[in-house]
Amino acid sequence: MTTFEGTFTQNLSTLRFAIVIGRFNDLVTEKLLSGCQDCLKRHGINIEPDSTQVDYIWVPGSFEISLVARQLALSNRYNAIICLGAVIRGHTPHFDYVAAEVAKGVAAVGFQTGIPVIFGVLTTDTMQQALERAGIKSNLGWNYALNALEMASLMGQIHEQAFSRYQGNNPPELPVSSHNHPLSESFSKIADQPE
Ligand code: INI
Repeated sequence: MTTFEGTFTQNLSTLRFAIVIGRFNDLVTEKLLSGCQDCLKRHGINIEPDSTQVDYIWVPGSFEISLVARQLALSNRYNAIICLGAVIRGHTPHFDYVAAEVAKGVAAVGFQTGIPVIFGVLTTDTMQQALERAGIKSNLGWNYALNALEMASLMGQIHEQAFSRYQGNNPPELPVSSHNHPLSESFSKIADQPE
């Protein structure tokens, strides 16, 4: 039996993350982003503007998050993508449409590409509830970053196992996210060798 579990102690210097942030309700999303950055920084990830480890992508609102997350996932540059947004209930059904689409869309990106996509979109009844989750009481942005680190590590381990089982005859079907795994280079070198 094998148990796989993401860790927070591996060498993180090769990991790359994209953070997609909705501008709508940016009073909230900027705070989620700070929480996220704080967590990544404290785990040794370089979050500075000149960093090659983290890219930041701003979109108009939560509705646009999945489209951009999909494009980023397909670029094979990232070990995980963190999606941050705040959908706050108003007096019309608009909330339901935006909240449902972003939830479905973000899940679909993960399924379709094999890249971990973290759902960091708050869906609350009031601005107060959103702010409580974005720093006043706790900051869920911190948790979303932790989830991203854990998933990047977990997927790395799963890909590593697939790699170690490869005997040179039948390359396993690896998801897109394995392409930017540190082992992928040696994997393709072996795959290219004549049998
Ligand atoms: N976008 C959000 O991120 N949160 C909201 O609460 C919200 N509401 O309530 O309207 C919202 N709307 C904008 C939407 O995400 C799109 O940007 C817009 O419809 C253009 O496609």
